[in-house]
Amino acid sequence: MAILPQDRQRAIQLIRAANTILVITHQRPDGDALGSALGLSKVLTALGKKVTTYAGGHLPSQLSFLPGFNELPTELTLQRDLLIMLSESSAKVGNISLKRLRDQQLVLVVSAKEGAFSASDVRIDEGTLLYDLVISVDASSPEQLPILPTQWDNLRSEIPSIVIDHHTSTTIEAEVVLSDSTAAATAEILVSLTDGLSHGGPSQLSKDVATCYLTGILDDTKGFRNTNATSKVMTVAAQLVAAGADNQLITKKLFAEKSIATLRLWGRALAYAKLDATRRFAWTVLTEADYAAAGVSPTDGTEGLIDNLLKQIKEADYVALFIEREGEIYVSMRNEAQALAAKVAEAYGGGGHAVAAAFRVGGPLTEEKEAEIVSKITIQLDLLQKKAE
Ligand SMILES: [Mn+2]
Repeated sequence: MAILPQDRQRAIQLIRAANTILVITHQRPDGDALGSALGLSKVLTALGKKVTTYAGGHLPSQLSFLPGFNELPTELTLQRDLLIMLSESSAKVGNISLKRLRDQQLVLVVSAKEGAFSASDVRIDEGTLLYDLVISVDASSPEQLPILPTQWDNLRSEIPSIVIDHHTSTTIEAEVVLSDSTAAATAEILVSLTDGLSHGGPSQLSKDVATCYLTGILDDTKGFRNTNATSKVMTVAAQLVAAGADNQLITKKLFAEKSIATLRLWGRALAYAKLDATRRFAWTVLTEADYAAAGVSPTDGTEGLIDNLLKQIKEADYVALFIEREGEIYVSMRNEAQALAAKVAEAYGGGGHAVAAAFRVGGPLTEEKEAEIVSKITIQLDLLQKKAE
């Protein structure tokens, strides 16, 4: 579904009216998530807004070349102050002190200078939020956000909210949802939104912003190799290169620069790769032990493994990578033609695109567990192939 002009206009109005904006993206952000969040944040800052950008605690060092990456906070404060208001109509405040009664019990002692205070002089309130607009980019479900789903709901009940995304099934609710599944990347949607925000002033598509957005497009199209590399997104990319985006730098950082530890980890994955030749399905696994042996942090090291290497397997049309991480198994799937990846992911509570999707199941990643996940995938594969006949 394409974005309605009135929704886009409404988003621009909300942004223009805001002063202090929180921009968030999904946890374990990829190039589109961080490129979109950082690029949009730069645009908003240039428009005079106070902006906080947050993507959770785990940031991939591979993306540290992005302008603004090093200023990203690793924690976010959403709490507000508690306000205790005391009327001085019946007495004047002399002294204020704190007493600890017992564990987790504090008493605020207010002594009166003239007269006496009564309980009716006290009013308690919650301070206002730090933000007056929240924007989520490139996240499709509340569970992917770097804040709790309840925190998202609380935020959007109090301040205007905007969701900008390009996944097929965006389930995050907001005052304005700009969701376009024909866009190759969230960054592609943001280029036209940035044009709209620049209207009546200078273009906000600076060199840094263009580099952020082109990173999103190149990462989500895998350097224009995926089926989502439409002429539309290539035209947008040309606009970004014209604005000064550094195509060579981004391509090198995204696709052609790996530490030797990461390559050793990939070597383990390749050595273990298995093939179901009849179904043209290949998969491999990486356990926590593999990460430890290669000396790679479990939150890092697999960016590009499935797209740059596993998808090259000539004998397979469908590939999957199972990663054991913090007691869970993350299953990433890719395919070129039929929408297997999205189908399988949906069947197991995950999400994504027709050709690239993911879901997770409980660990640990034993051989039995691996066989169980493979059979889950082949069931969906057989269903799809039967439908195609
Ligand atoms: Mn994306």
